[in-house]
Amino acid sequence: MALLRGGLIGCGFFASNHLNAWRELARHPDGAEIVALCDRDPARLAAAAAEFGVARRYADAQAMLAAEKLDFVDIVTTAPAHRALVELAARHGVAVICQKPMAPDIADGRAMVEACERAGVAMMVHENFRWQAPLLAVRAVLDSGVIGRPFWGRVSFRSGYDVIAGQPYLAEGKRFIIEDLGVHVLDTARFLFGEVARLTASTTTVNPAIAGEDVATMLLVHRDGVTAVVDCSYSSRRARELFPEVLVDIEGSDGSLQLDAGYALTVRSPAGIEQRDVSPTLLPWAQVPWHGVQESVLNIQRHFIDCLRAGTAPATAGSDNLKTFALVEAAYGSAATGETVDPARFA
Ligand code: NAD
Ligand code: 89V
Repeated sequence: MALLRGGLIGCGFFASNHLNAWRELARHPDGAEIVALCDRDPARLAAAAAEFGVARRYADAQAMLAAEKLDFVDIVTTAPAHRALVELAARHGVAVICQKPMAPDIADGRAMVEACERAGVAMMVHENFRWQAPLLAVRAVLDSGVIGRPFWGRVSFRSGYDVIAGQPYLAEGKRFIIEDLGVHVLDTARFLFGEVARLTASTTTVNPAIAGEDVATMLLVHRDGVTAVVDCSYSSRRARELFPEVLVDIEGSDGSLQLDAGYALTVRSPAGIEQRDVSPTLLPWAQVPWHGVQESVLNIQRHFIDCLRAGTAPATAGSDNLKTFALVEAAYGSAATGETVDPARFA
């Protein structure tokens, strides 16, 4: 079986994780390889090409798509460039992976999904948090039914990690934590508890050096009966720094589960209390504390290739991710007005 051929656009801060994962997937006969790289910054392009041994390099994505025979493009630029690049790939009939957040606003996101649907190309948003091993373990407990019917939950990310140091653009936007990190946590809530009927949010800015909000607390009433608190912060000075762990607490009709600090999963069910370490794998190219995120990059890229070969829709297809995007818009809407909102208004 031939490897699928991909072109990666955007060789910045996060792209080395994609490229390391692609390198691993190129070792599998039914995997994929990156045959061309694109970045408008010559130094970043040259550095990534040298590190990952990719000979074909482009300063312009249009030129790359015109010259290369690709099965997919992997877009790892920041959000303002996503729509134009996704539409370009769709015009060339090439499947697309687009990093989160999908776009600066949901109207662009809808246009991107429509362009791919019209062109008949697959589109996946690289929403990788639900592919983290500890969160997959939580989902598996819910699916097993041992805690019964969930009725309450909390999904929490609280950190004082200096994320701005690696991603300085995050300090500049009017929107910060809900758009950049909350999008992962809200998607995790959808992954665990399903769609949302009502959402209420409150936000604040603690760090004076950033333009947007860095603390958000959201109350989600899910259609299937779970009421969940979803909270995130980049201004939490806590005794134990947990970046980038997502903590989860769920109560069900027959038991409960907690994903606690240090990837400790505790499940209480009618059979008793079980405790497990659900730490992510430290892949050879990964670094603590990023390893859980890095493993999820490999997992989601493998999933995309499997779906492309099978002709099935990825779990976080563009159309699915619009539902997470609607939660982001709903959270900003609620925080601005103080009202409880139906995310369907933003979909
Ligand atoms: P970055 O600014 O460090 O890198 C982006 C690169 O894209 C730059 O080198 C820039 O020159 C290039 N670029 C921008 N527009 C281009 C265009 N039109 N054509 C060619 N090159 C172009 O950004 P980053 O921190 O690597 O983030 C990239 C994306 O990844 C963002 O959307 C971010 O939110 C996301 N991200 C996701 C995760 C995750 O866990 N899923 C983690 C970090 C970042
Ligand atoms: O950029 C991001 O997606 C961040 C993180 C650094 C935690 O992955 O949420």
